Amino acid sequence: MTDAAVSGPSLAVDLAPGHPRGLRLRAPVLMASGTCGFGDEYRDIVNLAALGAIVTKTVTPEPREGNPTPRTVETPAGMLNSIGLPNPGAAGAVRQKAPIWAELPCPVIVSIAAHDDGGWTRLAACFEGLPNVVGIEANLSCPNVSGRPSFSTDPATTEATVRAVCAGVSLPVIAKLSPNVTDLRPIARAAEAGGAHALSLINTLLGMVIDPVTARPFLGGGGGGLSGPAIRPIAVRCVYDVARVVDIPVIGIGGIASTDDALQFFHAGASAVQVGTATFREPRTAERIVDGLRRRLTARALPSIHALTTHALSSIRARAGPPAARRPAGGRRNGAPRPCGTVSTPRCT
Ligand code: RRO
Repeated sequence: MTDAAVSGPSLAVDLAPGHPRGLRLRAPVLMASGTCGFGDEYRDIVNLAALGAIVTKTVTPEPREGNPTPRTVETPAGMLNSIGLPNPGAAGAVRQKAPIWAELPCPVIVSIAAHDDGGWTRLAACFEGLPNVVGIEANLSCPNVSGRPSFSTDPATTEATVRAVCAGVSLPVIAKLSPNVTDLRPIARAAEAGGAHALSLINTLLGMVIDPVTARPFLGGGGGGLSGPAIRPIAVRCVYDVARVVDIPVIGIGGIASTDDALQFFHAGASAVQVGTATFREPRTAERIVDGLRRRLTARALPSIHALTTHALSSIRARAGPPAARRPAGGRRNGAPRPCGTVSTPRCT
């Protein structure tokens, strides 16, 4: 169903205005990576046609079993996970999952993570040209892989990694960043400089639950990543800080379970949101938020979500002062074309 087929305000967004083809979605609500599998588990219980897109579980170059169990534990107002990226690997994903993606009623954004620059380039190239795959989310921020620090905790690594992803694919590239840093702004600007067309903020926060009986970490992987309502104020703050200093769209993630939660992110400068942990409690949360947004826009006589987000973004940027004060010299101007890679021969089969 196209947006025009639905009466009322337009929810359409373009999450890659700097990309030659853009990343035009019918709604600004997506299902977050790791919470909807590869789309197959949810297509019969969620009206995916109402959503902007789904973001797949992160795919790595080779198959992974994931971390030892238990992999999740409830925490106050949230949950801690140490899933450890179980996935069929690039070739397995293309073979087993791409036929499913082609049939889904909403577009698919493939989340990827590799080990080094060459690996990121080759992995991204695997997902070029697949039917209904409209973008890549480079997961620079998985908290649960032992011995490998996140790729988004220093600006130089962030920029190089995003550049490597962009070199492998002509699709729009979204960089998903870690909140586990002192100041996210230089990292976000580095991702933008590397060619990211949009940013996803935030991945989970590092945490740990100790079992008082065994006196050992509860999760099989030791520590984990904290998500859910507990992290929402942190995520809103990250979006607010970053949206003022980059020119690319920011996608807000973190504890979104209601339309009001989503609106917080839009007023903080997000152009879209992803729903994650709330899906485990109520699989149709994202769909309900789409309906809720449409009702709110109608009640406020706003013609589109774009009208709301554009106004919010200019307000928060005005509070940050003139462009020269909010970003370093040499930053791109809004809407300037972003570099995209020449697609190399896929090496995943
Ligand atoms: O699989 C995981 O353990 C995991 C990933 Br890839 C991620 O990006 N964030 C998270 O909290 N867990």
